[in-house]
This record gives sequence, structure tokens and C-alpha cells, in this order.
Amino acid sequence: RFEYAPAPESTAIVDIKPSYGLFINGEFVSGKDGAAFKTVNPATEEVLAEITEAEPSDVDAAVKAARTAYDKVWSKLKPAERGKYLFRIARIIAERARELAVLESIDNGKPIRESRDVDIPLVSAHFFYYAGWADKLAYAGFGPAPQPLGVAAQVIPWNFPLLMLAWKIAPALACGNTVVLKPAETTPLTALAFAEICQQADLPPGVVNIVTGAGDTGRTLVEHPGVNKVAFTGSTDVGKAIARSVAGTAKKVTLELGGKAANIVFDDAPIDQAVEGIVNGIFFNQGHVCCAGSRLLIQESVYDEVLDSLKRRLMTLRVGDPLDKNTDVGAINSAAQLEKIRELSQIGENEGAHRWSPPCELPDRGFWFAPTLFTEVTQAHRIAREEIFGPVLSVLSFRTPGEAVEKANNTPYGLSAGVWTEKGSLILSMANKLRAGVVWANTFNKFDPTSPFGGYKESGYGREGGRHGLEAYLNV
Ligand code: TXE
Repeated sequence: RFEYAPAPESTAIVDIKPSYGLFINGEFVSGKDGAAFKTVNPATEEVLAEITEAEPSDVDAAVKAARTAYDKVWSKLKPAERGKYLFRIARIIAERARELAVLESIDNGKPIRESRDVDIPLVSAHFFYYAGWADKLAYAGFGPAPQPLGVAAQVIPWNFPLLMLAWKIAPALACGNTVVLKPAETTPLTALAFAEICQQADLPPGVVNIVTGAGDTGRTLVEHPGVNKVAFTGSTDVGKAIARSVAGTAKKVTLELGGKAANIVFDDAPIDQAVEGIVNGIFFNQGHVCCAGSRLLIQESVYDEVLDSLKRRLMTLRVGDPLDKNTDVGAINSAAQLEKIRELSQIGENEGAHRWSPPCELPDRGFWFAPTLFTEVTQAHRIAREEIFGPVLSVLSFRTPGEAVEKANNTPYGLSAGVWTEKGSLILSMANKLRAGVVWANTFNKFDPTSPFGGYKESGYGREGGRHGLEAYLNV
């Protein structure tokens, strides 16, 4: 392999303040009772900043600001005017892309190559895409006068902090809603940078509000009676709790929850290309991906060949400093997530699966987990059923397409799947039989703002992205 060693991305371009307030009604304000928590760099365990923990009265102030902005300004603006603000936000994100990529990598632990080439470009693309929708809703099959819902409460996870914010905020604003968004407690920095971007874009105060805090702040927000719509991405348990809590209200809900995707390799697949897709499927973003290809199903006749080639490829993966442009696998986002990955991997061994990792030296400080393969996995093993949300791949085999479908669908989840074959007819029949919201063919983990994304079964309901993503934010 061609090796080059560019200097690690410099942190000099980011301006991290020692502490951050809440973003309510267009301004950064202190929390009512002064409570705070710290966000750390998972690659070094160094404290990055103090973040305000929003209390119920702070959440209430944010929802009221969003309501006033909705009633007085945002829902009254001409759709094309709303679009202009979104275009402006999209352009500022594109201009500040390098800085946002570094900030995301520092707070989340993901490799800079990913935040620079995937996350941040997709964030601005998402705002550009929905900016274009703002003045076309009346012509898009939603009836002559589609109406916004009002105030949206949005709670997002830590795996793609700014991208999940974009998936939530861009369609909501394009449709004329205002929002209160809570980022995850381990990755608040890019959401707070986004608040500054709203100021820079002269977005009317109260249209976007950011409240930081942990699960309690999220619960207070989604349960607030002033909220009309709840959008959540996160764990299946919390998603179910949210669904129960809003069941007695008229709030509209969309949930994007966990996954346990099968990446299915048929014997006619181009093996090298499939191996790249398998690696990207599970080691991209340290496997902190709801649609990660965490179960590999290999057709028996090519099982040894694919596995050998995969192991050879894993020997070349570089784990380490997220800001080093050569890094393939960065840090695990938090101590708690590392503990979960360790525990489930230990259970895998205890239940009799065979564990393998390439030799790799992990840094002394920070949260790290070596890329891991499990073979001799059965469908009954917990590592074949539960979402590990880390760089851990469970390998199974199959003989026929029917058996592949049966195994792939044998999960409570249904977010995504991958199929590797050169037979077009096999791709189409598999795509129809796989109970998953996304089926990739001869690729994996590809995203685009024009494509709806979302789950079957316990992976949740509702779609984000594309024209379908607008349905969650409109009354027709
Ligand atoms: O998720 P939580 P965690 C899965 C993944 C991971 C596991 C746990 O398997 O290992 O979940 O991660 C907020 N009401 N996914 O604990 O708790 C919380 O503050 C309202 C899959 O981080 O679901 C954060 O902002 N909000 C996933 C967000 O919910 C609440 C992404 C997600 O945190 C809340 C993340 C409550 N009662 C984890 N409790 C995906 N689908 O991509 C917590 N929160």
C-alpha cells in the first residue's frame, strides 16, 4: 500500500470555549440553576468544555421561544424566504467545513477522514437539499396547502452528532416548524457550533433552540405539552419509552432506533470489492452506526476465501489518533460504550464463538477497542442478535439465497442490509425479501439526502431524507 504521512489535522482552527450556555431565543443563556457537565475528548480523556445541564424550566423557556417564533415569524414567512435561510445555513456549513470536521472528531473520536469527507459534506448537502424543498411543498403531492405541525422536539445520539442534527432540523424548518433540539451528552460541541451558525445566518430568534443535558433533559423535552412533534434517534429502549410517554397525547412521532444488519456475500461477488464493503460496513465510525453491517453472511463455497481476504485486509487497518489523516478506526465514544462492547464481546467468547483481532497497539489513554471478528457464531449467540455498536463483526454462513433471507431477517431489527452479487435478478429478489428499510447492493453505508432512510420492525418508524422525510413535519 502507498503510505504517506501528512501532519495530523491541527486543532488550532477550532475555538472551543471553556463553557457553553443553552441556545434559547437566538442567544446563549445560562441554565436556571447553574448545573453543568463536562464533555471529554474520547481519544485522550481530556476535558474539552463545561456544558450546561438544562433543567425543566430551561426546557420550558426553549419550547416557549420556539412557539412564539412559530406563531409570529416562521410559519408566516413565505416558503421561499424560509428556503433562503436554509441555503444560507448550508453555505456557512460548507465554508466552515474544516473547522466543523475537526470539532466533530475531537468530541466524538471519529477519524478526521470520515468527518471531513463524509459527515460534514453530508450535513451541508442535507441543508441544501431541504432548502430547495421549502417553496415546492405545494407541488409535491401533499395537497394544495400543506401546513407545518408547530414545535418539534428533537433528540439525537452521539454517533453522527452534526449529521443527525441536519437530518432533524433541515426538513423541520423547510416545512415551517420551529425546533428545540437536544444533542447527546457526550457530543454537544458541533450542535453548539450550529447555534452560532444560526446567529451568523441571522435566523430569526427562537426558530432553532438547542438545550444540552442528559436523558432527563430529553425526557422533559419530549414530554413537554407545548410540543407538537417528537423526532428521536437513539437506542430502542429509549425509543420505546418515548413512544409510551407520548401515547396519551396527540404528538406525531418518528423513531430511528437500533439495527443488526446482515451484509450478505454470494459466491459470484467480486471478492476484493466485497471485502472493502464489509470493512466499511462495520469499521466505519468504529461501528457506531445504526445501520452497520454487524452480521456477515458468507455463502459456504466462498467462506474461506472471503474470510482469509478479510483478515488480510484487517491487518492493514490503522487504529489511533482521530486527527491523523491516516487513521481508519478512531476512539470509542465513551467509557460506557466501551464497557458495553467489551461485555458483549466477552459474552461472545463465553458462548463459544471464536474471537480474532489483527495485531494492533492501542493508545494508553482514551477509549479504544481493536477491530474484532467472531467466527463460529450461531444465530442463538447474543453477538448475533444484539446491537454491539462497536467495531465487532459476527460471521455466519449460508448455502442458498432462501437461507440467507431467513438468517438476515431473523432479528427484531430491520434498518438495513447489504447484498453482494453480480446477478441483477438476485439483487432485486433479495431486496424484496429482506425486511429492512435500506438494502445496499455491491456497496454499503452510502447516504444521500435524496434517499429516505428508516426502519422496519424494532428499528423504528418514519423516514428521514428525501421527499418522504417531509411527511414527518407536515399536516396535509
Ligand atoms: O443511547 P440513548 P445511548 C444504541 C447503541 C448504543 C445504545 C446505548 O446500541 O450502544 O443505544 O446508547 C437521549 N427520553 N444506539 O445510551 O440513551 C440521550 O441523552 C428522551 C443506537 O447513548 O438512547 C441521547 O441524546 N431522551 C443509535 C439520546 O437519547 C433520552 C444511536 C440517545 O441516547 C432519554 C445511539 C429519555 N428517557 C445509540 N434517555 C442509533 N439508532 O443510531 C436518553 N435520552
